[in-house]
Amino acid sequence: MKKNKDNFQQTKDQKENKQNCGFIGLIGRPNVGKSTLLNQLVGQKISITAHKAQTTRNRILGIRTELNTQIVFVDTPGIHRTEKLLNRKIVAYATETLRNTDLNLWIVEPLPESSLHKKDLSFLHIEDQGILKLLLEKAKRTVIVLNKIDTIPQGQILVCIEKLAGIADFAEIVPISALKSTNLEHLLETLKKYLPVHPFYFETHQVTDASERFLSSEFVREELFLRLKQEIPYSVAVIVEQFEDDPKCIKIACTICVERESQKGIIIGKKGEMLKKIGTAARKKIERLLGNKVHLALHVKVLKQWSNNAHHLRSLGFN
Ligand SMILES: Nc1nc2c(ncn2[C@@H]2O[C@H](COP(=O)(O)OP(=O)(O)OP(=O)(O)O)[C@@H](O)[C@H]2O)c(=O)[nH]1
Ligand SMILES: [Mg+2]
Repeated sequence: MKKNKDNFQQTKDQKENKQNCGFIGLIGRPNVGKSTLLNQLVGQKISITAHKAQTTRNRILGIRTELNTQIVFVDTPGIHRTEKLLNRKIVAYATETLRNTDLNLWIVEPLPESSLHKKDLSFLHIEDQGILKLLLEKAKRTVIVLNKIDTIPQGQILVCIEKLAGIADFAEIVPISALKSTNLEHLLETLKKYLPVHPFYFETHQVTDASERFLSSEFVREELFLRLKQEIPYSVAVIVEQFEDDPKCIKIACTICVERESQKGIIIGKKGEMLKKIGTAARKKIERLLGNKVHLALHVKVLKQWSNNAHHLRSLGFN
């Protein structure tokens, strides 16, 4: 009954042009906390996170609906300089996003103390200098979000804000901690001011446009990212081969693609122990996501140099 009432109110607001809805891009260098922030803003884990750079490889939508406001957040891969084909493709997802959104959040980390005295833009990380240029040239409007303020003293937060305010005429600067959920309500209130009047793009209950299939493959990749060292996380891709939606137990089978035979051995581990650990941890996360019992089968195969091969990248969905 309540749902019908809500739907009736939604339709009425829509007819009276009272709905605000827009796309907001989460833009920044790798590892600054974009995906952590997305998950906090939609109240659910839909984008994987890790302490390693270049975790996110796709554009991932997170939708937050409150009364007559719907914000569609777009998580993006970290923008960085790179020669590798996979990385060039994922950086392009981010740069395309920032051109097409109603507003962008430029997520930055606290400036290191050693750079605070620098007068020109060199106090910014070199990759942030590139992002600044892109935002000034291509983006409609930008709000700077200073993340990870839990890692620095109060006084340093103010100095960082002062430095960032001097860069350009951006709409606002909002200090937050995505991890500790600090100041997120204030951030949301700030963002609502910049949303256009527009009917909702998505159903009110929807939190993402990503399929359960895609999210399952991402949760497997997250475990690979968290547990493997050096270059291996960057050499894996996960494909879902089977997804059988049986209410008693959902059967999922994934192939983990690696670039070299030696990597396959490391992922499988002694007597298959590593792969077993990865599978158990990923299965638990997928069960939480789907609210159902899951059977997860993992298989590892070598797809030589896939991350630098246009044909393999296309077959893995990187267009
Ligand atoms: N201390 C602290 N750590 C944070 C905060 N937000 C994110 N992190 C940590 O920073 C690391 C990177 O977070 P992600 O959300 O994966 O970063 P990202 O910007 O999405 O990274 P890419 O996808 O690689 O571009 C993780 O270890 C997070 O736990 C924060 O507010 N404070
Ligand atoms: Mg990310």
